[in-house]
Amino acid sequence: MSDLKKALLERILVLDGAMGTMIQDYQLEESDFRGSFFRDHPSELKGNNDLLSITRPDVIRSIHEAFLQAGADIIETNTFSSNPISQKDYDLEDRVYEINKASAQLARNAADHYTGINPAKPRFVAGALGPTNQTLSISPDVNNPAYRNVTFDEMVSCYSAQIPGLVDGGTDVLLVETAFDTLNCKAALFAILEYRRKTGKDIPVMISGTIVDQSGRTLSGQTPEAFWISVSHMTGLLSVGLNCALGSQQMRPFIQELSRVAEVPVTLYPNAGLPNEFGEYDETPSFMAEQLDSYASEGWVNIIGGCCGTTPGHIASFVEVAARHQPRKPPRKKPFLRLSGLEPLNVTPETNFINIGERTNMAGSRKFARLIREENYEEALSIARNQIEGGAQIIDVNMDEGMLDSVNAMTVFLNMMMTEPEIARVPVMIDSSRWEVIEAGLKCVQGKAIVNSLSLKEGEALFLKQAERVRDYGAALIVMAFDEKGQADTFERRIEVCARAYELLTKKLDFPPEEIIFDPNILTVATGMEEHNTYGIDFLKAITWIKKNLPVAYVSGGISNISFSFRGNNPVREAIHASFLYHAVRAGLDMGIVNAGQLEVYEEIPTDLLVRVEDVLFNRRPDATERLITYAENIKSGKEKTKERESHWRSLPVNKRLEHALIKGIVDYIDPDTEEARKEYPSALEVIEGPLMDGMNVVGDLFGKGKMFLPQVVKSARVMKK
Ligand code: THG
Repeated sequence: MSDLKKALLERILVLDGAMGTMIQDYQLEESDFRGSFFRDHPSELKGNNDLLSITRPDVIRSIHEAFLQAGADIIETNTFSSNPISQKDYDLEDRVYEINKASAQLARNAADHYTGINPAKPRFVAGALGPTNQTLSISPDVNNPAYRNVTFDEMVSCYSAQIPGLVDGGTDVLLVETAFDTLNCKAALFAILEYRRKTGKDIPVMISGTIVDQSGRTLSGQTPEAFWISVSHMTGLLSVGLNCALGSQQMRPFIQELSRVAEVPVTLYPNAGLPNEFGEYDETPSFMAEQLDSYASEGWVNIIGGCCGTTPGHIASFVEVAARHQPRKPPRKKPFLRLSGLEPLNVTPETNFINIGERTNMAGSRKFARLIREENYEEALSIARNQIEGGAQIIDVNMDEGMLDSVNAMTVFLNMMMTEPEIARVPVMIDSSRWEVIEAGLKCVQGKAIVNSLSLKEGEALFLKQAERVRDYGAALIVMAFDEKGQADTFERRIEVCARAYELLTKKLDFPPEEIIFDPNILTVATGMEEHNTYGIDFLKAITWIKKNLPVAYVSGGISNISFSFRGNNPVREAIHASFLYHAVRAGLDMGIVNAGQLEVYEEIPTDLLVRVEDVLFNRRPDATERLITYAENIKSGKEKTKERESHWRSLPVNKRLEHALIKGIVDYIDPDTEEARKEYPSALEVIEGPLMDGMNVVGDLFGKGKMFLPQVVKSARVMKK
């Protein structure tokens, strides 16, 4: 274990204060910034603070020493803007390595000097990587939400240029800080992972995000928990935390939230308040120390320090705070799949079945396919929105189509989705059979996404290589039951392939099992081919086997596949989906790709249809398919059937009508029906407490028994609200 890691277990550590505001006090001139090294440089250099590590090392060294003298355990290198993107403003993008190395050496020497004075208090150097002045998740052009002025790959190479200098100069840890856009931050982490693999140097990492205002979100819109989930894939992670933007007091709820969820040590280094009208920072050392003291006594922090406007005086007060309290003990959380969009989605036993919206799929919706072909992305987005309104908790996006530039379509559509808060709220499932398309998608999402999917189709080597990449991007993974021999279509083959993939991922890659989702192939039944008769039942058996034998992993499936042989007959398809889903969830299915908002309620399937459907799903009789087909042919067209059922339920007594409306989520008659009920009952309150609550109780009951799912309950709630 490194000395820094050891120190983190023992006590609260103190990070230094602001570099920028300290430099300002020196009132340096252009000639200071140029020094002798850059005397003839063509561009103006004043303001390029990081350059002072080369041209005025005495200034930077004395600032480091002031913070070390104040008692800081960790000092940050003067490299906040030492990346090619920021240095380009000064035409110094090709001097990035030198600048970083010089800064790291300066800090290293200063820290070592103080460690020499008192070896009982070792001092450490954190190599600072700032966010750059670009953002990957936000469009700079209001008229073109898909536009970005920088790509993920450019951001990765930007950070890749900065890392070697910091490590070669002797930093103990890299600090990816002031992350206002999590996708920028993930690009930095990606670069670090690549650097480690290339050099064999296992440099650890600290991450610090920035909440920009009282909304409690990063600039790119994530909550602290969603931010943590997005970066939690990082290996060798020493800490996660928050810095900058807000004053120490305003940080309270956000550091509390982060502290509740983060499984690694937590850092906090706020500004000395928000800048006043003169651009100065007003929070005094004692005021800030009081806030930090309170957080430390709540057990929320492991490292405290200061950002903009904090001085050695502030740091000296923080050192006293740190000495008074025990460090936070990071919680050991249960291994559950944790995803994020702008908000977290923790998949725990309490979340029940997770609905994944299927309709943003070129092959899954004629309408979506047409809109994408016509490049009407704006309207295509409304399909995603409808799925979410219908209860989808994740959105599956699939752009696979022969004639389409799928890499581009995936990029444009996801970039647009990311700028719509109502859609970006939920995690994304990136669905493609082509790796380039998946990778293009991964480069667009700041949240923790799911890759759909990889398989052993082309052998172990490629599977593992791509799965490792998936980890680098911080996504969870669907593994389809497919191998070199083909698609697994029996119970035995399904479990054989899933077990092999599990073994490979967990043993060879250390892939966390809670981030593996198996899809043991939902294949179409009732096709008339005898060998397809066991598809339903074998899938159900496979779910149960996987849940029992491949611990912690999840199971998913594309529900609508099962009924392809009844295309065009929605009443029958919906009955098949409802029944299959009901049994699959009971067998242990955790999530499924469904037409959210269009799920039939199990209890509402007419008995004669249900019997025929389940005969097929469970392969209960040799003529099961024939009988279902006959039923389907005789069933009136979808519209007529609904009309008939509609007229039937409209003739029920009013309390039954209300119950039906609630279960089915029909708002159309709710006004006249409640009005009628109000006349029958002594008061409006009794209508609510009587028939309406009775209806909701039936909904609650069916939900509890797994016979209704979230999208349906959402619709019921909407009726109730109305
Ligand atoms: N496993 C995984 N991913 C998947 C699937 C799977 N992704 C794609 C697919 N299967 C799941 N998604 C859909 C989406 C839509 C339909 C079926 C599966 C569907 N659509 C109607 C149809 O084709 O008849 C479209 C009707 C319309 O155009 O409106 O049935 O199994 N991991």
